[in-house]
Amino acid sequence: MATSSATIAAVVKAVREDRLWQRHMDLANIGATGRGGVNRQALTPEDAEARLRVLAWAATRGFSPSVDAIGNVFIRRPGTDPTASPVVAGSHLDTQPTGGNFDGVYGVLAAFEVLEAASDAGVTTDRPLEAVVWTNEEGARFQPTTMGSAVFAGALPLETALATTDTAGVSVAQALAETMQRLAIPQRRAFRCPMAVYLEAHIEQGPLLETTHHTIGIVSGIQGLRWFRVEVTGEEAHAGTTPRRIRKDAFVAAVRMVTALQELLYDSADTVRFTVGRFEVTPNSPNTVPGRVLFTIDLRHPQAEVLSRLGDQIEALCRAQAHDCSVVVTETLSSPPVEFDPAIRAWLTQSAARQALAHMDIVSGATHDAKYMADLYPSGMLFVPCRGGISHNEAEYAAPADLAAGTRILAEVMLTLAHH
Ligand code: HGY
Ligand code: MN
Ligand code: MN
Repeated sequence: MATSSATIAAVVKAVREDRLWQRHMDLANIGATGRGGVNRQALTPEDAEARLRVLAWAATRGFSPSVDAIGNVFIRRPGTDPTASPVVAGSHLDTQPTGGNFDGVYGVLAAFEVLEAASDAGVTTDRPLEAVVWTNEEGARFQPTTMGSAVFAGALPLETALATTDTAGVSVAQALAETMQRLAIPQRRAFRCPMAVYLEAHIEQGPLLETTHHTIGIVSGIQGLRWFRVEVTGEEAHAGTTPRRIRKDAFVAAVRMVTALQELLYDSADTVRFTVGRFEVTPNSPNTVPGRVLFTIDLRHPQAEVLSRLGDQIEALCRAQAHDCSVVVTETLSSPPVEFDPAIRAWLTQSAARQALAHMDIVSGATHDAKYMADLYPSGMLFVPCRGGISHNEAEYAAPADLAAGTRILAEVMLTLAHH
């Protein structure tokens, strides 16, 4: 039975800006860096603490939690038909090492706020409503990014994810076991559980909405990205006694590679996104010629053809610059551009218009867990502005009114689709 417009309006009205903001501030304290941001990397005690905080709020509402084998947490508000596929919304709680308080957190708390508003409005829905917390979206501690949703979708084998280690040699399996022990909630037996629709609210992480004075971004899709690990091996030697002509200096070779990559990937239209975010020199001592360098490549573009044409040149280019060193180039993620379901985009657009919110279509420069859901279910995303477009930065900020506005759109679309 279709959800009546009065029911939907009641839930939209029950969304509370103050409660939503306070929840953000509560979670901002977990892993706070003391400089305004947060360091709550995947499967750390802080990540578990944030999950436990949301689960405690869920318990006061009688919502039922469950977790899958890679640690994705699902919080369900029952519907009248327990066999019906749920309407799901969510994002992630893990952050970058110097992250902000809204990236990912907003999507989890907006989804949770919709479940709470439905309860406050005393509304029953045919379908269950679910809020999901994906494991390790950021890929900062354990690569690749969007690990939990990739395993859920079958794009990354669970065993591969579990074997991944961080720079301290701790595996996902070890860190996950500690997290699961603390969560102590029922475990789901399968991945790719049925969903009627998947929605994700997120800050834009770019300047477009703010500079063009739009409150809502209707996300048309996510640009493609490719990640590479480049390991350069030379020979450690004494900085004072070893002449240049016999050195195998891994640092000098790596710098040649990055310089050549910058020339290859330079784009006067400024559409290509090329980042070397990690650059580790070993043994990292002032008077030893570096024997090893590890650096990462994050390459993005909205067109699949450009991404493959440029990305496919990376390995040969690094080899050509290795000279007397050796190099191993490993592609750790290949994620083509994705488009969201036009019907879901239409629902989001109609809701923004009905709620008289300035809105525009926008392509996501950042990747999100919704990318993997788009391959499996009718999926969509909405953005709200963040100040100066700043993200992956402790100064990240979003206005309470914008967070609430996006949540009201999420509420309207979730409740509209929560019927048979
Ligand atoms: O890298 C990304 O785009 C996401 O923020 N993890
Ligand atoms: Mn995010
Ligand atoms: Mn992020």
